[in-house]
Amino acid sequence: MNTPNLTVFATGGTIAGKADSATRHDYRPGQIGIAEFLGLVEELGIAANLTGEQIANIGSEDMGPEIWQRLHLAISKSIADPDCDGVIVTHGTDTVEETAFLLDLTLPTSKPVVLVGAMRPATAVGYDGLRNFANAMRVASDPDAAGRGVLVVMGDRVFAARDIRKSRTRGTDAFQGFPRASVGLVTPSSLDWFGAPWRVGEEARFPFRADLPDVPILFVHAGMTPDYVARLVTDETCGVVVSGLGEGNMPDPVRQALAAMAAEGMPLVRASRLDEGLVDREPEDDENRFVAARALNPQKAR
Ligand code: DAS
Repeated sequence: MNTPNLTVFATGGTIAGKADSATRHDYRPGQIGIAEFLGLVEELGIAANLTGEQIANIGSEDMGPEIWQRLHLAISKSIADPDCDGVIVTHGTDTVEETAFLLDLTLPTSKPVVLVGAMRPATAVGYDGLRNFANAMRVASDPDAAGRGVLVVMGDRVFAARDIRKSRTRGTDAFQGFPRASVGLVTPSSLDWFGAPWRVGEEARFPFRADLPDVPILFVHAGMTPDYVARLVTDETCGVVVSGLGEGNMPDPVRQALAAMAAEGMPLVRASRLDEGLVDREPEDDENRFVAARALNPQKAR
């Protein structure tokens, strides 16, 4: 195999984070620039030509449409470049599932696109960023990674963007997949895929739009009244995702308030607040004009 040419887009997060101590919990994400990071990677001696670009250097709680647009444009250019074999995006772990899924919906699948993060900052004892990045290089260099949609590599596992969710606040094993678990296992020197790629040669399914509509998520809880709906929805609201109880349920007065909005043409999606919530379409959804999110969690359904 020829030495792969990989393009790295850095956005910040804990993988680029630093602290004043190797053992204390507090640190600042997005401190290491792409040049310094690629210098650390170079010391690993992995055969690959890496080109880097800094898209942002933030904690991913500040990720949003403006950076997504820059990132989408930059990745699209790389995919179109015949000399580029694969793309890696470094990203904070808090919203990596949202960025990955947005890219999955709006990029073609002709080349590997892999997002990667870390749970411990670069100065911490047991920094997982370099290990995860070396794994991401292994995935992005593999022609078989193309056609699987956008992928996320964390903790020696490869997840499809559609499935992955952050499920723990701490520890290097902080991600899970639903409804599929990881689609591959990876180390810096090995890669095993489970199952066939599912989007071979596909174009992007939706055009990327920078003016993303205003779609709030309503987190349902016991004792909720329709007032919560009224407080959440403004003139700008284009749709609502319900993070519902169990299989996307909500108190009846809340359902009635939302059904009245749906009757006026507002898209209303029923998802679940549970970690592994499959929300099936029910006969009442026809009556209420609700959409069932199926296996998408509320933040992806949004
Ligand atoms: N600092 C948080 C973020 O940027 C957490 C992380 O990266 O792991 O999402």
